[in-house]
Amino acid sequence: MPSYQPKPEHKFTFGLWTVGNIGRDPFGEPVRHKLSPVEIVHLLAEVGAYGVNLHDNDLVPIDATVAERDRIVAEFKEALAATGLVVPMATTNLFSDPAFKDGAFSANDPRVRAYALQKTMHAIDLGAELGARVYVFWGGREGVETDAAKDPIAAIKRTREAMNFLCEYAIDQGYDLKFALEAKPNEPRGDMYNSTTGHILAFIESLDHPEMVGVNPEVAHEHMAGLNFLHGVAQAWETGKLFHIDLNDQAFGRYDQDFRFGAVNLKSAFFLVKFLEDVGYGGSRHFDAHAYRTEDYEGVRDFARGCMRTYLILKEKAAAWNQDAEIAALVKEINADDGAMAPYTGAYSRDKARALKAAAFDRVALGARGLAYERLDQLTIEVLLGVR
Ligand code: GCO
Ligand code: MN
Ligand code: MN
Repeated sequence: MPSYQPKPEHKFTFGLWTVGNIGRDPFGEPVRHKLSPVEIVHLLAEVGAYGVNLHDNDLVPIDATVAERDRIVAEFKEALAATGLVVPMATTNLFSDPAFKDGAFSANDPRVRAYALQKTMHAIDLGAELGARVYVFWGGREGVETDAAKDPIAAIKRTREAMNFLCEYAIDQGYDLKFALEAKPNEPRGDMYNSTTGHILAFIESLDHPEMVGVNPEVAHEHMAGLNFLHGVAQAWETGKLFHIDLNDQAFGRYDQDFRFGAVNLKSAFFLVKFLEDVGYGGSRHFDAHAYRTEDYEGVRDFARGCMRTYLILKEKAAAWNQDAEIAALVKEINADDGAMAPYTGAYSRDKARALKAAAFDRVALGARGLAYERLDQLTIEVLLGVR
């Protein structure tokens, strides 16, 4: 039996806020005591994670003095050195403090926008100091409850101005840092701007430094919007923009659930893992999820181990799918190309267009052909159910 043991090369990471989640929700108080960042690093090392990600304030309280900050960061670095954990990604908390109740970069108040920039520059410095190479932007409060409150075009322009400012800042400091923007359709705001990965991919192209900005898609966020997560990830990958990924799970149509990876939609998790492994995605596999509120810290360990174990099992299933002779034959048949259409298709030419307009097609035969997708999908299910 394979051990499904996580290894550094799998690049499994967790945020301080994920395993450190104390189980507060809108209806109930915390169910777990708060662990210190150092304790979280040790917990993650124990379960076999490769790295730990953080918001500035997961580590350094928002009102810490410079001396307190330096002491906290030094202790954290000691824990990293003792465990071998790395910090591949850092981000800014621009949503918890009441100052950000109307957003950060898109807020109507110019002082809030400027404070958000200041806070992010300090947080970028912290991330760079800890060795992060990816800096995530999740616009937690960038949105509205009513469109009377904000001009959506102003929101886009303000966000662009902020991203351009911060790209220049990172370049000016000589940081080796890429930015990854994370979409979410709603929660905590009624509606959030840049609501899907697709919106963000289009937005990035309007920035001054599109080459240093990519995306951090999250399973739950696209599922909340009823979308096919894999398709968004594929679009990001195909344009060279998949800089980071947030793995978790979520039932469609529900509030933000942040379940253990693979806990709800095993089949979509399978196709996602298969995609990441087939294309050779080399970034972090970041589990942005948390344990059920019913759990104590033993349950939190079960949760974290479960995320990684399910990923590794699905990776093995993906290899089995790729190696299955019957599946391979069907895939070959589905994609068969006898070359007969080559003279008409591909790059445009006037001659090709003329020839194609005159070509004869047996439309009825095209429509009559069965495609065997039922068989292929059932074979996939049987791989997943462990009977192949
Ligand atoms: C959420 C988001 C966050 C972000 C995090 C990093 O739904 O709360 O997914 O967990 O990923 O703030 O930017
Ligand atoms: Mn989320
Ligand atoms: Mn996330």
